[in-house]
Amino acid sequence: MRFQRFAALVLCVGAMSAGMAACGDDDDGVEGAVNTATEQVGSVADDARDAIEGADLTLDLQEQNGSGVTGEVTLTGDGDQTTVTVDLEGAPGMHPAHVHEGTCADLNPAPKFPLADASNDETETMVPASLETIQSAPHAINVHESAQNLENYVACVDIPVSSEMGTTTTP
Ligand SMILES: [Cu+2]
Repeated sequence: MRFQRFAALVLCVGAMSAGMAACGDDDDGVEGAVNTATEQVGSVADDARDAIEGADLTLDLQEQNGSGVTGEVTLTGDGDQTTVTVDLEGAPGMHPAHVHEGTCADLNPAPKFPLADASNDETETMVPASLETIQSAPHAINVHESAQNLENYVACVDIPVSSEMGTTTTP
C-alpha cells in the first residue's frame, strides 16, 4: 500500500516533468475502489471456503447406562483433518473417548480414532480425516467410564451422515 502510493507519486512527478497532465485526485478514488473490491472478493472467498469446509457441527452427548454424564461435542473440518472438542458435564475424572464406526445403538467396539481423555474441562483432538469423510458413513463418538472399565459406556452421540446431495440427516 505504502509502496503503491509512493510509486503513484513517482509516476505523477515523472508525468509532470515530461509536460504531461498532472495526476488528479481520481487516482486515489480508483485505487480506493480497487482496494475495496479486492477486500470484497477476499471476503466472498472466505465465505465460500467456510461453506465448502462446513461450519462447526455441534452435537449433544446423550447419557448412557444411567451415568448422569452429558456434554457437548463439536467437529470442525480443517482440510484433511477434523478438530473434535469434547466438553462433558457431570463427569468428574478422566474418561476415554473415541470416534467409532457405527451408531450409538450399533457400535463397532474397536475405536476408529482415539480422542483425548474427556472430562468436565473441554478437550480438543485433531483427527486425521476430513469432516466430509467422517460424515460419509455412520460414526459415533462415545465416552467410556474409565480405562479400567472401558466396556461401560457413559455417553454417546451419533455423527450425522451427509447424503451425496450435501444435506445432513440424523440416522
Ligand atoms: Cu470408545
